[in-house]
Amino acid sequence: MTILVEHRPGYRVITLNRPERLNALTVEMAAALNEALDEAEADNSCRALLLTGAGRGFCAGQDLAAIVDAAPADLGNLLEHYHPLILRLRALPIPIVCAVNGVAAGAGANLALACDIVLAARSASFVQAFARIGLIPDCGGTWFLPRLVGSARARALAMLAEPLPAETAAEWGLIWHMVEDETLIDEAQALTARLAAQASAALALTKRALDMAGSNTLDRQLDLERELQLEAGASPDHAEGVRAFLDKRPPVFGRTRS
Ligand code: LHQ
Repeated sequence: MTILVEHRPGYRVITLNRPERLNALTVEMAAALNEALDEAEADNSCRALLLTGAGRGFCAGQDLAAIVDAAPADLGNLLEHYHPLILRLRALPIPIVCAVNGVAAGAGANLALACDIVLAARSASFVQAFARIGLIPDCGGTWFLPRLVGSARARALAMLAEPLPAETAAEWGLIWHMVEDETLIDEAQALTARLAAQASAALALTKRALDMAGSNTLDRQLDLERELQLEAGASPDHAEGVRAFLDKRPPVFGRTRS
């Protein structure tokens, strides 16, 4: 099994599972990930996802053994398996936490950056490894990096392909938090469970609004916020949130995605 899917109350944990290859990506793994996302979306009781890696690495990017002597067209074909996955992670109406348990290299680094909230273990690192093998950052690297850390740092990360330690990644805003190795999985599960207990429609709409912000003018973004706020405002979770505030009690949101 190239990935493992574990069902928890309100959320699922997806674990990349080729530890002997630092969870390097294959076409089969991408297909399995896509299927896991389809199944999660189809299940209304799944309100959050956690993505992590088995063993000492998170994901070492494309399995290089599969592209030795590959023709340029083969590389393009491979990306037709990976790039839709990146778009799918962004478009999924479910918050996705990524727990980067070890090295995240090449497409593996960018797979992590496509998730909504990224935690990384102190021993983890992020490497835009592409330049080392004469390639350019793909799987959204050239899009995510400048937006997350600014142009100067993005260019150096992409061109030098040096590992960025988790601590610096957090300082630079590439990720949400660095945590100690021993506590990573517990903290990631607690964060995912917390998201799973929140107002699911609002989180899905927030995700959509933030994704549009990169290409919208302020004017258009304000229109979008108004449109999506009407949707959020019509949800029972909104009514419950306001009532709970006024009653000075914690809100109890719906247990299925609306
Ligand atoms: C691996 C891999 C790996 C196979 C470690 N493949 N075996 C997509 C498709 C189309 C076009 C092109 O682009 C892409 C996107 C990409 O992702 S391209 C970038 C691909 N990734 C890389 O270039 C990273 C390659 N790996 C590394 O540089 C190192 O392994 C890192 C820095 C990730 C970790 O270094 P170490 O901690 O020193 O581990 P290691 O190198 O000893 O690796 C452990 C084992 O895993 C080892 O096997 P072995 O049998 O010797 O124990 C490696 O061969 C294997 N492995 N990455 N991508």
